[in-house]
Amino acid sequence: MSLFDDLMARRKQEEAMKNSGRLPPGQSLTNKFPVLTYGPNAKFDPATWTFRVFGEVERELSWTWDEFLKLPTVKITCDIHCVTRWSKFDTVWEGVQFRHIAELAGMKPSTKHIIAHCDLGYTTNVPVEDMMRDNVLLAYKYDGEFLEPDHGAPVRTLVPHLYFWKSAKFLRALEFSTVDKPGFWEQAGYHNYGDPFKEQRHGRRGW
Ligand SMILES: Nc1nc2c(c(=O)[nH]1)N[C@H]1C(S)=C(S)[C@@H](COP(=O)(O)O)O[C@H]1N2
Ligand SMILES: [Mo]
Repeated sequence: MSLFDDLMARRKQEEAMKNSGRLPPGQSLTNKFPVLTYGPNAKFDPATWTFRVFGEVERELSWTWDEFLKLPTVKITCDIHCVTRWSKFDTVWEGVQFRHIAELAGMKPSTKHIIAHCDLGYTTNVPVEDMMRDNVLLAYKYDGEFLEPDHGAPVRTLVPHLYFWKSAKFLRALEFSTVDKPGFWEQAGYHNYGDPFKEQRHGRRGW
C-alpha cells in the first residue's frame, strides 16, 4: 500500500471511530505510545520506595514495594486520550483498583477529591466518584511488563475516562481531601476535570 493509501485508510478509520463515539472529538489515533513527562523521570529504588495514603481515612497506610506487589490486582483493557490530541485504543494494564485501597484505608464519607502526589512534585486532582470506577487503577504493568521509567515506573494512577494528564506517573501518595486542590497542569490552565468527550482541554484562564 502506498503512503497515501495508508493515510486515507487511517482517516477513514478515524472518521468511523468518531462516528461510533469511540474516538473523542479533536483526537487522532496512534499505535505508538508517546511519552509526555514534565522534567526528568523519577528514580525508583525498590528498597526505599513507599506508597502512602493520608487525609480523610480511618487509617493512614503505607506500603513498601514488596508489600504493594502482594495486593490483589486486576487487568483491564481501555482507550487512553492525551490532551495533545493522540488517543490509543485497547491498552492493557494491570494494577490495584483504587477502590480496594480506599476500602483498606477506611475512606471517610467526607472525602470529595483525591489528590495524587508524585515524585519530583507533580500532582493532579480527581473527584472521588471518578476514582471509584472499576477501571481506575494504581497500575504497575503495561502490556504484561512492569512499567518503564518513561511511563511512570514503578506505579501510576490510571484514570482512562479523563485526559491522560490525570493519570499520574511516579505515584508516591494519594491524599483523600474534603476540598479540591487543582494540580500541576490544572493550575497551569488545563481544565479542572478533563473529559475528552466534552473536549475539556483548557480551564477558565482561557488558553
Ligand atoms: N508524574 C507525572 N505524571 C504525569 C506527567 C508528568 O509530567 N509527571 N505527565 C502527564 C501527561 S500530560 C500525560 S499525557 C501522561 C503521559 O503518559 P505517558 O508518558 O505514559 O504517555 O502522563 C501524565 N502523568
Ligand atoms: Mo498530556
